[in-house]
Amino acid sequence: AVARIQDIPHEVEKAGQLKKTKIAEGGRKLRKNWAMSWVVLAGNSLIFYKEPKVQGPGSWRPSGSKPESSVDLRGAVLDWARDMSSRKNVIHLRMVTGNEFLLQSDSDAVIQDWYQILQNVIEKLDRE
Ligand code: I3P
Repeated sequence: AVARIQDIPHEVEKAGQLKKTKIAEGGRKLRKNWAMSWVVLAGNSLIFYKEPKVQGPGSWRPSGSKPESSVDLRGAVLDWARDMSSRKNVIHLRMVTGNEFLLQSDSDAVIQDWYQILQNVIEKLDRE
């Protein structure tokens, strides 16, 4: 059998800096608190760090610090947060747990890349 990328622990598909805020916890609305986050997509998980990790071409190595949090993308709903922020380029992610996040970049290219890869991962998980 061929190992799928989501079966390999810590296989990093994408990593980078995004502005992040949690806007709901278990369906309960939270006050926004935008902060820069180092975001790592690995398998089914989106992992948030406060500090950037060491990144090389196509690779990523943990520098020892623990993640701030992580979410399971299985069953997540992705869309553009058109009316949820005054900022441009904002992704809205709703997890099955009822936790919701906004992710933002000033770069159109950066946010389009993230949107596409998150959409691909979520669709792939939906088909399993
Ligand atoms: C919020 C803060 C956020 C803003 C939010 C404000 O005020 O300015 O940056 O979200 O707008 O309520 P405070 O610091 O007093 O909590 P955006 O930057 O995403 O627009 P909102 O209430 O319309 O969500």
